Amino acid sequence: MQKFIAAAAGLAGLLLSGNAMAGKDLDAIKARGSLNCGVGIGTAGFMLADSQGKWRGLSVDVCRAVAAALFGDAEKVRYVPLTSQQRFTAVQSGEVDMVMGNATYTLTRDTALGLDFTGVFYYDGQSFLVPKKLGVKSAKELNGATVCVAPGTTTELNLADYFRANKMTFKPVVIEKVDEIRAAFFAGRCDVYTTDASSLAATRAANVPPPRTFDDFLILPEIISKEPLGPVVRHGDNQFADIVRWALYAMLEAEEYGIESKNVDEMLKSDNPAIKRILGVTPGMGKALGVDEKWGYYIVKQVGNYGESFDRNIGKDSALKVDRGLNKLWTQGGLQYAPPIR
Ligand SMILES: N[C@@H](CCC(=O)N[C@@H](CS)C(=O)NCC(=O)O)C(=O)O
Repeated sequence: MQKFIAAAAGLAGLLLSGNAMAGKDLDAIKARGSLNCGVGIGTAGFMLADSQGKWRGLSVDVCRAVAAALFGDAEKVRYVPLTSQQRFTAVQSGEVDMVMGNATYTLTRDTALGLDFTGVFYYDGQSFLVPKKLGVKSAKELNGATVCVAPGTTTELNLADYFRANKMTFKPVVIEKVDEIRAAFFAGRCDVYTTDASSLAATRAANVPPPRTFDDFLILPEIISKEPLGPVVRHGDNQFADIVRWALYAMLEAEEYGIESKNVDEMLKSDNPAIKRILGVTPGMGKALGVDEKWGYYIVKQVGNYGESFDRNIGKDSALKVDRGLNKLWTQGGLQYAPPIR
């Protein structure tokens, strides 16, 4: 990991020296006419290609919101599936413009890797998935367990910290591709699968091979880390980073002000000055960002507000039924808080 960071930092240094001009990435994206968005290989509710090859999910919706802001068209995205090990190099090298790979915002990634996180689209934490027949009810009972884990992740680091802190040992089974980790876990090659709790919920809801079902597995109650998941861009183009940052904030502000894909046309007639600014009825925000004044309108119309995307993909209207929890808006007692669009 140390070596990986050092190598990546070197690469980032090279890139930054030639690539620090604000607006360079944005110009290239605009000229290309589509956004290259890195995503995971396939996790239900977050990033999954359907049988027609159409990508869907909460993470995918952030890529779509950025494309809606940039091009007035949420479909103008090319999705690049990446493993946890590949995702940051792909941004550094320019293979993708941004990554929605459920990447945890950390100091070293934000600095030494030459990346920038533009916010937190999902407040997550690490947990453990076990078969009920293992008979374990708490992570504290996992001494000596074999643990499936992905490389190049915060997961790997937290796992070591947690077992050491609790004076327990474990045997890691490190597998890069998420579908192969799941297969190994379900085949019994490890006792436990550890990653972000959201991803464990997706695995349990969507990937259990029959005849076993959802009810044969358990997510242990301990959340052993903070995993604030954010969009990642290359360090050096602040203007593009601003668009990614505010595309997510527009989804959040729209929810706060009750603007939805279904009522957005009605909302254009609203007298509320905040709504008028978000939707571009009062101009200025688009100009400031360097995009069309209707950027916020396009996001809500084509992608929906944050709550709509959450409910549809991972929340109450989905198979995952993930609780909003920390991801409720601040007005509802949660952590999701967008700075004002003004
Ligand atoms: N949040 C952690 C772990 C994120 C991660 O890469 N998880 C992978 C492997 S479990 C994943 O869920 N990828 C989704 C996918 O490939 O579909 C991090 O940033 O290191």
